[in-house]
Amino acid sequence: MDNEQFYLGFDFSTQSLKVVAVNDHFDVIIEESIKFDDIGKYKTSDGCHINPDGLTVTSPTIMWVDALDIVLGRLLQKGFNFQAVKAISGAGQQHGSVYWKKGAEKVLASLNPSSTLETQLKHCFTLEESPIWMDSSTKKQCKYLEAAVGGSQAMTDLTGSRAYERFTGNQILKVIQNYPEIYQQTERISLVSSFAASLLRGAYCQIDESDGSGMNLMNIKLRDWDETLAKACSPDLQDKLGIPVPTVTVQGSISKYFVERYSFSDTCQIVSFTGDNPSSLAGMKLAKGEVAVSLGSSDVLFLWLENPLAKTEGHIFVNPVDTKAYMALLCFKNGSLTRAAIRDKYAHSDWSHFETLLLNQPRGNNGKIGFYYTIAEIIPDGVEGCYYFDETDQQVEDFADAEHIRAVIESQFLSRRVHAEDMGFELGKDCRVLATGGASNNHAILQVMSDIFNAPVYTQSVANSAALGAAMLAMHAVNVTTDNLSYKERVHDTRNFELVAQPQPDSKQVYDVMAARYRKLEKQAIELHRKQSGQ
Ligand code: ADP
Ligand code: XUL
Repeated sequence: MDNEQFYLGFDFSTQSLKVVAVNDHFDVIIEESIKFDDIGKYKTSDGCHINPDGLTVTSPTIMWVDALDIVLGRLLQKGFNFQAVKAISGAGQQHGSVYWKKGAEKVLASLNPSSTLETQLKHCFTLEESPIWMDSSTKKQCKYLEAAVGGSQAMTDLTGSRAYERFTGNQILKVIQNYPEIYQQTERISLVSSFAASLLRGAYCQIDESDGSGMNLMNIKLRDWDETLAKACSPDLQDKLGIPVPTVTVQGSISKYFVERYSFSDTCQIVSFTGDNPSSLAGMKLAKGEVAVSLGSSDVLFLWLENPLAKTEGHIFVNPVDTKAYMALLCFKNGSLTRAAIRDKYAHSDWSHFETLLLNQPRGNNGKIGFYYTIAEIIPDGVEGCYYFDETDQQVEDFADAEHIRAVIESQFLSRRVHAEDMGFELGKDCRVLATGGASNNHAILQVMSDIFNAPVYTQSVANSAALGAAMLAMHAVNVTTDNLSYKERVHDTRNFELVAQPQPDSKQVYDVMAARYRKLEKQAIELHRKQSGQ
């Protein structure tokens, strides 16, 4: 077809670079990827280098540059029609940072299409190894920046998260403190997302507000750098960061390098790249009132929020598809691995027996509530161990097998509910839950989730939601100025949500009471853990 138009979405994730192309109907036309470890020469393991200290984790910046030519080369070999690409966006692992050497933008703007990006850009970075999200070496900087704004809660109120070691501001401060000459030679600092966009643009692209929310540097209400935090790092940091822009922003046309080397059209537009989590929210087509619950090894909640309440245990980002709204990210370590451990102990290591026990036990578990932190939890921070309470809130030694099964699932989803509510999520008639990940195959678990949230639960098969979300954001950004459609209006009809569970009529009555008890007993579980561990 002559007038076919495509949109490309990249995902610069921790272990690989993926790309998908969609057409105007969001059908996936082609996909390609490269695993970083397979590029051999960078000697990465799962895409990164872990320092012997175990805390410092980095990836070679030039490896990401190399990977871009490799995946585009693969698309070329497959005969992909680059001419038809109208716009490109992308996702990047959040928090990672790239340090461009003075003069690098000139090199970016004048790349020779007959040579590779890697050859031409390898001397353009002052730090050859980019700190990434797995790094936890900046405790000192976290303390310093929190103190600069008045403590943990003040940092959370301002930036949406307390100071986290992986968050970019703390990483940048470490570079400033440990390698002042490197900082001095740096003309621009990008996130992985804005760095990747800059490669395609042939000029520095601005950081988008959603990924910028993962830096501990941005005031998420004003959607701009916070003077105090930026200055606490360095008086000239803001000059090196540029200006944050909404995610749905066209940053400019594609660089000549890609036009000449791959036959992209010179009118192809580069749209802001964003973080992988915000991009996934767009890829899952999440809307107001909805929560996505990913039931993988850990459980991760993405909440669409209108009026967020900043809590030190979660993250609030500016929403990528609606700058007046927010998204929250809540990560619970005790997810599927814990469910599987309890299954092994009390349900003969068998999911179908687990489902039978779960469904046969009454809603509300006759008042029994258990806490199952088989590994140290993130929310609540650091709590570990198993604690059981009867219907009168008295601690007990043990439960019957079926009570354990019901208790582990009820307490996990009561926890997801109360912590979501604590961040400002409102359960109500518009509330919908979208379940993804391994345990979303388990209908009995989804029924309990539906009852506890008192909301319908849906599933949807979306592979590569971050890359797909990026392609959809690219399409949205280049069309919104002419057709004025909101993101929701643009994508809503293409949602293939499948209704898999509806709340039982008595669920509100049962679980409102239980949620109130859960809040109280969770405090007791934390206290019991504190006493046991001698803290
Ligand atoms: P990740 O992406 O974190 O590796 P997945 O989303 O692939 O995780 O989910 C894997 C998890 O799904 C496993 O830990 C497993 O316990 C869980 N799982 C798989 N099938 C079921 C099931 N039928 N019921 C409950 N949990 C399941
Ligand atoms: C989010 C986080 C990770 C990275 C890598 O805060 O650190 O999810 O985005 O995927």
